[in-house]
This record gives sequence, structure tokens and C-alpha cells, in this order.
Amino acid sequence: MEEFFIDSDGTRLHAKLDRVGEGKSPLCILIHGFTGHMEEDHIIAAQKAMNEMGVSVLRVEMYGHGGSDGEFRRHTLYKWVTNALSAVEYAKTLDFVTDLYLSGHSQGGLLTMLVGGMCADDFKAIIPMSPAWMIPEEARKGTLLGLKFDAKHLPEKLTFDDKELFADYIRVAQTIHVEDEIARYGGPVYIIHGDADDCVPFSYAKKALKLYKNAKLTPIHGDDHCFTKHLNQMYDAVKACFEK
Ligand code: FER
Repeated sequence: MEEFFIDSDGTRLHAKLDRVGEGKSPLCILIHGFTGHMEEDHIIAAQKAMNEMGVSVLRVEMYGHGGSDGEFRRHTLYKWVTNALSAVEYAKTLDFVTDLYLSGHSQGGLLTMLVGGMCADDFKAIIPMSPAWMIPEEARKGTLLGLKFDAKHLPEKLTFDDKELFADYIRVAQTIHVEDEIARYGGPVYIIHGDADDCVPFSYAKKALKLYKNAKLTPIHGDDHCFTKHLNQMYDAVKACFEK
């Protein structure tokens, strides 16, 4: 494992690269979710599943998360998109990489769907896990994190658990139209989602399956947002994405 920082327009992104062997290999960029980081059990499980399939993995932590620069309360999806584009640009400079893949969990899964559309030619396939692609719609409706707010006259910040999130997060999310980026990605999409997820509705996985031209959905029956009940099934579903 190599640990380092990737520059994203002056923001240092904490990254770990788990290579398979020393020769050429495919590489998957793997991104955590909202309030998450690269050492969560489900992120490690995905990394190990990919490594087992001969795929090197670049885990990258986004603005305001894990060991990367930035304050959580100041993160926005635009900052995350900029960060993910920097990770893609970095990955494309690596000589050992054959095919490039992009994967992320929840808000990282939403990011995977957005960047998939933006960089459609760059990826052999994308793997959104429990993708939280209802966030932009919810932001427009005035419902995020179980909180209600006036979507046209935003509060200064949202407060939840022991955290706060400035309204710029909402302003940015309100501008994003995920369907546009779904339409722009014609490559293979492997969606993995627990059908008992109470954080991101499973109905969004079914909706994405219909909208993508070339998608497969692997439901993890009875599992929650972070696959805590059947992590082994999630592991197998990730492996299956790379079977020839
Ligand atoms: C929300 C529901 C889910 C939300 C964010 C998420 C900001 C993200 C979850 C994750 O990334 O794990 O209402 O609002």
C-alpha cells in the first residue's frame, strides 16, 4: 500500500493505492460517502474484492472528509466533483494502469454517477454502491438529513448529530440534475444496493437501472445502507463486476 496526497487545485486529498502485483493492471478509484472515510468496513470490503479480481484500487478522501483538507461543514458537491476530476486526472498519469473504473458509496455513488457522465470515455465501467442520487431532488424540495427547510429561502446552516453543514451545500445540490449525467454515460453500470436501506431509498436504484442504457442492479436482500448485515454478499457483488 502507498499513502500520499493528490493535489486538487490546492486542496490536498488523502489517498491510498493498493496495487495488485508490480506489473500492469486495471485501476478502480474508490470514494466514500457523506461523513465517511476510506477505512470504513464497506469501503475496505470493496477494495479487497477488487484486489482479489486483479484490480488495483485508489481510495481517495474528498474535501472535508478523512485526512483530506477542508472543513466538513464547507464541503459541497461541486468541491467533490472537482476533487474526483483531480483523482481521475492523477489516475490517468499512472503508467501501470490498463482500464480505469470508478466506484463510490452513497454520496460517493452519486459522485460516481455525475463523473461517469462527465468523463464517459475514461471508464471501462462504473460501480455506484447505494448511490445517494436523491440528494439534489431532496435539496430542491427542502428535505435533507431528515430535516425540513424552506428550499427557496435557505437557513444559514443545517445542524444534525454533532455536526453542521453550511447552506452552500444545499445551494450547490439544488443545481445538479443527475438524469443528465445518467443519459451521457453509455458504458456498463453495476449498481449494488441493500433493499432495506433506510438512508437512501432502494427505489432510486431501480429508477437508475431503468434510466441507464447498460446497467445491472445487484440487490443485497435485507441489507442496510452500509451493508452491515451481509458484507460478504456485497463483497461477492463487487467481485462479480469484474468477471469476464
Ligand atoms: C441525505 C441522505 C443521505 C443527505 C445525504 C445522504 C445531505 C448521504 C449519505 C451518505 O453519503 O452516506 O438527506 O443529505
